[in-house]
Amino acid sequence: MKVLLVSPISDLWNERKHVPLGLGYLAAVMLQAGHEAQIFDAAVEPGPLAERLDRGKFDVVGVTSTTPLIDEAWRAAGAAKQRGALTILGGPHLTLMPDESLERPDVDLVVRGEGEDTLLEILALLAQNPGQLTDSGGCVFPKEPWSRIRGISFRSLDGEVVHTTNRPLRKDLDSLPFPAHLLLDISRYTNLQPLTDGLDPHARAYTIVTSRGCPYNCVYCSKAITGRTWRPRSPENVAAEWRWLVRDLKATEIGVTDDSMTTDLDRAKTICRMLIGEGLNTVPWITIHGIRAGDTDLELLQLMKQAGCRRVGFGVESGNQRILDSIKKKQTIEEVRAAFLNARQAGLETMGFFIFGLPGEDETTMDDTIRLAIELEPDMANFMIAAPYPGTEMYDKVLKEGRLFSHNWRDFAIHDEKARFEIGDVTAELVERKWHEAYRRFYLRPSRIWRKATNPRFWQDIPAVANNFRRFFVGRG
Ligand code: B12
Repeated sequence: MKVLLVSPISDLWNERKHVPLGLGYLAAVMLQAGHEAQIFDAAVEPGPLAERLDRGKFDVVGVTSTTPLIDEAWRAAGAAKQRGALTILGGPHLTLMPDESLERPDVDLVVRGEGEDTLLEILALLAQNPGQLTDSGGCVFPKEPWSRIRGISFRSLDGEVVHTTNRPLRKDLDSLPFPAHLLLDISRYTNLQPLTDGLDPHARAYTIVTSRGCPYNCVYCSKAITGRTWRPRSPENVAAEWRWLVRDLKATEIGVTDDSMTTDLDRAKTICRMLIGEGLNTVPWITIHGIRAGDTDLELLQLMKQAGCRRVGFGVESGNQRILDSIKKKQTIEEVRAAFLNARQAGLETMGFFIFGLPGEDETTMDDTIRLAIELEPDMANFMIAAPYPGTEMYDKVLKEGRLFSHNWRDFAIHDEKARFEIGDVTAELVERKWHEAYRRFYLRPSRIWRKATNPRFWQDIPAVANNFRRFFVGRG
């Protein structure tokens, strides 16, 4: 079958551009099974989706969506439907909320959870049993045999929404093909805000995921797809993909997008040793998200450095131990201090991720966070305002004990300066004020400006600094 996979975009999220790895994996298994697959990443495509749909005449269009982008995903499905394609939606938001999408005739099928095996089963069944179009334009499917596919939701012939049983997570990640990067034009991902802020803005920057999931249970983290599980790829399999990225695809920068790359310390060290042994350490890489301070030690960080890692990110979240405990981070401030010290000793740049406005916070706890950020002195600090995603403990708590300002999914994007809720002593005014204060106090310290200005890379960082302008100066406090 001829399938187009779409990653939508909105004005909410137009900063960093990353190759969509989930769609890359889905396309790879389809190609392997003999289907024709293409990817449309709206973040970097020169033309509109409608044009690609008109040109392509696709049998099936699959759209991915996170929570804030669901409106755009529905619009993409609408455009595909108008051109006669069967539409499938998947990704974190669909796994959490399949029903709202199936209320729309533009959406024919929803895939919950990991999609590789499910999508192949759908395509195989569609060839024999394509479903029926109703007057509203949506497709309905007979319960038999469609209920046999695990991890899908669909409208049955009698109009009822059927959720089939969940599909267990694939145990063996090594048997998956590598993401279908060849379907994407990597040059479109360069000259945008770089993958790895502060590194090379013109890099051929690829991403890799060496493990899926995370065994922890932080109350703010949306874990729709993997739940509280962690599945590693073998070091050999990771090194093979790395080799392909460096040697064949000519990557000049690599971002590791794992939730938790270092959960198994020995495995992480083995990966580094393999990268060093194979001479793959000439291409700089970073961890895009924050790894856990407690899941590192000096030896690992030194090996990462030798393996080409330029910068390591740590999910610090809060500078107050009571808040760290209440969000179930299972991390101590001492572990964080030690990790930053070790990283610096290993010669790695650091990035710290911090959250403002978590339940239980007050002005003092947010001051603690600002103080810790300044004390740790990461090369980059990313301050975020807590966003309560459906399916998380924090979302349930806010609904029960606090006040959520908007139930419109568009308003659930993070990374901008708006508080989403109030709970206890956490008022929106306070959180937004402390968030601006954090950016100002962290980035505009004379000692930091001086240290940065004397570093040759300072001038390269100017665009990132300009980007932060709004965060420094706009707003209260
Ligand atoms: C890397 C990453 C990013 C990158 C790149 C995203 C990209 N282009 O792929 C960047 C930094 C740009 C990013 C941005 C955002 N992200 Co992000 N990101 C991740 C992260 C860490 C890994 C994603 C990944 O590559 N996983 C590996 C692949 C293999 O899995 P996957 O993408 O989930 O895809 C599988 C399934 O979901 C399913 N599937 C997905 N789509 C489809 C479509 C079809 C048709 C089918 C059949 C199946 C299917 O099959 C895939 C293969 O098994 C996840 C955390 C996580 N572990 O999922 C957060 C995560 C997805 N991000 C999240 C959020 C909130 C965002 C932002 C909205 C943040 C913001 N600005 O507000 C933006 C929105 C970006 C967007 N385009 O939607 C949340 C989503 C929560 C939610 N309820 O929706 C997550 C889960 C983090 C979290 N725990 O809170 N993100």
